[in-house]
Amino acid sequence: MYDFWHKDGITHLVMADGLGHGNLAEIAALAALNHIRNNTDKDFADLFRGCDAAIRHTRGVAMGVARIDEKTGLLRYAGIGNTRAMIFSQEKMTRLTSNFGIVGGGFRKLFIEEKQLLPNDLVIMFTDGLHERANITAYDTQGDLMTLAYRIFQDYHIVRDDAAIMIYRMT
Ligand SMILES: [Mn+2]
Repeated sequence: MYDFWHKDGITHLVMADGLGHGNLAEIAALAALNHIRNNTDKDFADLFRGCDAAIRHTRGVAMGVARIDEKTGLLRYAGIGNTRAMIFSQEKMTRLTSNFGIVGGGFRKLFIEEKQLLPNDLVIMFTDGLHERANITAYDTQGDLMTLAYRIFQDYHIVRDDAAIMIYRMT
């Protein structure tokens, strides 16, 4: 499950995958997205610790959050568990780091990454319902993003899992 918000020159991209499948997984993911939406003013440590505490009553989620300053192109990213995120810049893919743990079930280390985005760079986030080895360099990355997301989804989704993918293009 994903969501995104543009507010005061800052874009947030959030990918949250509830543990397991079905209704209880959905409840966990919704709770996580809801917490992030209401706390976008917090720094990443508080954002993740706060979310971990707020959704303790759920199964928990794997989650990645990207915060992009639309003016400067500065991106901050942190992830816990096996959601994936990468930047596609000038024909090169850079994977962003996710730490071990479960948001809502505890985690130790939160590594916050900073990257400088350039115009036309892509930020691609997806759940473990897509193969980690997804190779973005093989696609037309300059065209329509819905088409790109759909192609990646078709080529790499794991048949027995649900999956979500979100792509953001820096302007
Ligand atoms: Mn999953």
